[in-house]
Amino acid sequence: MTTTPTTRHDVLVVGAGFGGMYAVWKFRELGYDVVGLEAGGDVGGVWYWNRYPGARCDLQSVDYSYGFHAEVQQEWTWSEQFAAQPEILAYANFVADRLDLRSSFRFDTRVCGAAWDEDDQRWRVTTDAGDVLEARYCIMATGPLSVPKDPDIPGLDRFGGELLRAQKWPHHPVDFAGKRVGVIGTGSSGIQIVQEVGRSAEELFVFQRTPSWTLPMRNHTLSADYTAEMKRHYPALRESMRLNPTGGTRPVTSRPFYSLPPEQRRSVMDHAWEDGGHTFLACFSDLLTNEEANEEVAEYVREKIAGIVEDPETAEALKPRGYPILARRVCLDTEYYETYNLPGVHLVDCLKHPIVEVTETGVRTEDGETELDVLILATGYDALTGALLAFDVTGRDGRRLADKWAEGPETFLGLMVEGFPNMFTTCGPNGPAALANIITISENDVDWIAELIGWMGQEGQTSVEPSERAETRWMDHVRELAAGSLVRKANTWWTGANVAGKPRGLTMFVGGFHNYRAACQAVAKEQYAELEFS
Ligand code: N01
Repeated sequence: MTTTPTTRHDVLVVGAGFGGMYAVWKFRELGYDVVGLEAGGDVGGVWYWNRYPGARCDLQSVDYSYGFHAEVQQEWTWSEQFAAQPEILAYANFVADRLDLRSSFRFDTRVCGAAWDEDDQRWRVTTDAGDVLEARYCIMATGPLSVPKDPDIPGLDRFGGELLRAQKWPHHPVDFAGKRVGVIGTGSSGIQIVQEVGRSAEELFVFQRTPSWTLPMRNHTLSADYTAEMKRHYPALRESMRLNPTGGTRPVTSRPFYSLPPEQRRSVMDHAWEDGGHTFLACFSDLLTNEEANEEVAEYVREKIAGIVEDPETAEALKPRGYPILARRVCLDTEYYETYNLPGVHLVDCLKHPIVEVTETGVRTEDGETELDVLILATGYDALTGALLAFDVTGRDGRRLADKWAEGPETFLGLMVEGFPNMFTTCGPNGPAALANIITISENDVDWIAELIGWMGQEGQTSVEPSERAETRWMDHVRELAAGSLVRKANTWWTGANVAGKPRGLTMFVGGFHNYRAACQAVAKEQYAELEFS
């Protein structure tokens, strides 16, 4: 490792996903000296790493794209309603080329530590490439889903076949033809892998512990006429996204489930099922607050599973039970359930027969061993806080972020942390990340941070952090909303339940993106009265 001389900047951005790319562009445009650091070899964040077969975004491509640059959005054309990973990565590359973002990033560079120097009023950041960088402001655009989590199954390192991870997929093509393949995990990643690999492998064994809810995506290509229309209306579409609880163009409804008689409720769901999961998610307004309504919709989906999957035992095992629909990320799939009707695809019910170990030749459950050539892990992430706690972050008076968050993350607006001056997070814990469109959130967050820093410049302030009172107020609000939501009732990465030893609790703002944005704007409008400056 060679050591390069310490460099000094105005703004340091960690991460070259969509949040970090925008932050670099924004601060550069505003005339700051900005540098970005990225562990991966190029831009794209999760879309750089997640190259597994079938990887696709379940937000519409018109939503899952930047709105900050009128020309960029006119120049790029999406081919499908829901874009696949290669197209999303191509889009990230297009933006990086078009706006010359790479010249401001150092790639293949992982941050090892970040410490606030009170005397100098700057962050000092070290990297595994031997860099030391100092910056007045540090923006952690590290992403809520960037630290893969292996399952706690003994013997993983013993497996003699090919071991692949969804979240760190190899850059070369993987051929499954003639192979016996196993997949552990049936969240969004596992479901996408199963529906793809089930059609190319000789045999596929799906090791499912908790069944997820998944709805038909009904993806389609976008016509030239529609694309032209969309481009004509981009400004209005973007504005409507900012006012939408999902931060996208997904329809929302204020209609509670029991406001309609049973046959009409059924007809609404039938229509939405045919239209695609995107519409289905917007059928009723109270599915996360009314447990009885939630169960009726859940039962409707279970009936659909039974109608598609031919083997009754497999169908039964695929039906999620014991937690509300929408309390775990609902996936949008393409013939996922139909995959189980293929002769070579087998569901291994790990609730009945838990995995005991990975052996040299396969996976052993309490029911016996399945021999495999390839084992794919789709076992999720140490989400929301994982990336920020993966290196040492030391704030004012030597306070460590890991200590501050020992009982769970506390933030102000998911953007700042008391005791950690001039450090910002985009899509951070206690913001709406995961429950709303991450690109809309990122644009909101970066704009808010830039406005605050600009204001500080005018006011002659060099450091800022939220007061304890401000942070407590926000956290109380986040917790109060969470207490009224059924989302807390499932064991998921949303509630920290997927990582052993992680503090449990819903650390997301469930009040909708539009309300989150309004809360951010109110703080700016009040001239940051809740923040402390020096
Ligand atoms: O991860 P997950 P993911 N033995 O945590 C199982 C986004 N995303 O990568 O629930 C057996 O959801 C675990 O089982 P259980 C999206 O926000 C979006 O799939 O712990 N199984 C679960 O089934 C999503 O929510 C898109 O019982 C074990 C699975 O692994 C987020 O990323 C696509 C196990 C992990 O599921 C994460 O999704 C992909 C064990 N020991 C991802 N340990 C789209 O936009 C874990 N599991 C479409």
